[in-house]
Amino acid sequence: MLRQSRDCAAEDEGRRVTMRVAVPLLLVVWMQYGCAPESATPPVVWRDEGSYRWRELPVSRGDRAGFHELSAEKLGIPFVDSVSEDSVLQNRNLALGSGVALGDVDGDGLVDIFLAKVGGPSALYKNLGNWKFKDISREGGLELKSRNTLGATLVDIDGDGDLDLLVTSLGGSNGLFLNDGRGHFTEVTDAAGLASHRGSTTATLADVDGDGDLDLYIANYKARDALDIFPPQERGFDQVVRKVGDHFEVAPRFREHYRVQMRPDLGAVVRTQRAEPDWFYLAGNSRRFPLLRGNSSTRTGSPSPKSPIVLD
Ligand SMILES: [Ca+2]
Ligand SMILES: [Ca+2]
Ligand SMILES: [Ca+2]
Repeated sequence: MLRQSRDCAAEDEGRRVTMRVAVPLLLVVWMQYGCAPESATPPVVWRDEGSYRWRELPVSRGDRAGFHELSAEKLGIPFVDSVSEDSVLQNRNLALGSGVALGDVDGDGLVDIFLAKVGGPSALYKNLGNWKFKDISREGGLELKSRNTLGATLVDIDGDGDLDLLVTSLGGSNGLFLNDGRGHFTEVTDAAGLASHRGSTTATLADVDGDGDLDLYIANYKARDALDIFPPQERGFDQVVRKVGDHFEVAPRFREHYRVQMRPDLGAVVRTQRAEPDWFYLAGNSRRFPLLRGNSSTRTGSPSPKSPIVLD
């Protein structure tokens, strides 16, 4: 449901590369009741408000923060997001790290877990209760073996009451998967017009313009860093930046990757790497997600994927 956001500002040389990335699984106290209601004390009391429900969140009154780490082995979640050193030497952005999404994908009232992975299969874990989980990636249709998956968002995109999955990927493609309500997902990426080749890190949805439709924002970093594209002998400062009259500009070959700034406060000309532009999809006058219009058996009309608004 949520994953940590990333700083998508591009950085210049010298950025540290992490060779191995592990996704720390920190389960929070509120899941204790959502995950294992049979062990909850006192009993959970939900207050029904019609279109939504809520309950009080029990907060520890002790002097400790209230969090404690659970063993991945006992949970039944052996998942590790690791990246080989050889892969990172070819593309350092593979070491950015991947995300997690939490949500009840099969409607049994227990929060399930989707873990994204770079260079290997992602994983969907069904919550069995009592802090036990089962890998249902294959039957759920969410192994995603061919993707370098970075971000994951569980959200009811088509408004049918179950959580669908939107993933972002380094170098493509982002993916959209519709849930049948029982935790089985079907990919509709191409039909939704979301196929991509950018370095997408994360996505979020909200009704930005208040018309009842979910709008979509996808944050892009870079599919490949300029430091991995150009060898050092080809990207010296004087090769990237040239003086034209009384100002400086980036040589055409590098303009997709670099920009130059005059910094009088530093008394210097500074070059920095560009990130790829983000994408913002604004929905139309429909309660359906516009990228999917016409692609479901419950809808009519021809597919009409919208082009994203590019934010540079
Ligand atoms: Ca569940
Ligand atoms: Ca749905
Ligand atoms: Ca909207």
